[in-house]
Amino acid sequence: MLSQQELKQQAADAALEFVEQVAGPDVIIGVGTGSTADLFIDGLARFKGRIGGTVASSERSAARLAGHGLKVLDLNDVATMPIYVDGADEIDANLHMIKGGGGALTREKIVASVAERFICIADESKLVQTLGKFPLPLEVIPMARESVSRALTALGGQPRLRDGFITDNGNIILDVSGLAITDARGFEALVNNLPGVVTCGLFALAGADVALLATQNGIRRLD
Ligand code: ABF
Repeated sequence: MLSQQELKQQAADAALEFVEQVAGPDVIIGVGTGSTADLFIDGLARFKGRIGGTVASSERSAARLAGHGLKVLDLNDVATMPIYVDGADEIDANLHMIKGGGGALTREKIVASVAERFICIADESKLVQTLGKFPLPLEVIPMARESVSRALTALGGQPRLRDGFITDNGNIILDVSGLAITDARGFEALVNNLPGVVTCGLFALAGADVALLATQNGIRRLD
């Protein structure tokens, strides 16, 4: 029986095979945040000198990449990336995701938007039928904390301020529980439109292109 850590490693290794396919001196790889992404970063170290560099979705991942001697570029200096590799808190069969458990959702969404393909790496426990059991993170401008909370309550959720947490962008996170999100794209658009919401942790309008889900019997790939 593989441990959860071994499963995450398997998913990270599977994503490294995609890097192998696209590697080249001018190729920039988009890199996410989280414990699965950390394993991907450690494996990416062996591509030092074989890729042009990386763009990271958090200060934390940037530091880990730099620690391996990998070049970390500013997204403003990068026009395209063949792949962006990141984990998720939940993913469904449509490759819609909830992300942001680590608080890096805004930068994750921005970096992913510049990549041609989003490759989601996770162990199979992240695969759900309906998104929403994992509280939906929202990055919110601090002065909109209460107005956004009221709006989410009216939508049937229970928002809760993530205590003592400030994002890399200087904002707060509201974690919204009690949602069963049946129309992920519609709900994402609705929440994105609330004044004060910087980013909604739903990645459905632009979901993953490929999911590499580690199981006890190997990688299950969803496209
Ligand atoms: C990030 O890391 C997230 O958006 C998500 O919150 C999380 C998944 O972390 P882990 O791989 O540690 O489960 O990608």
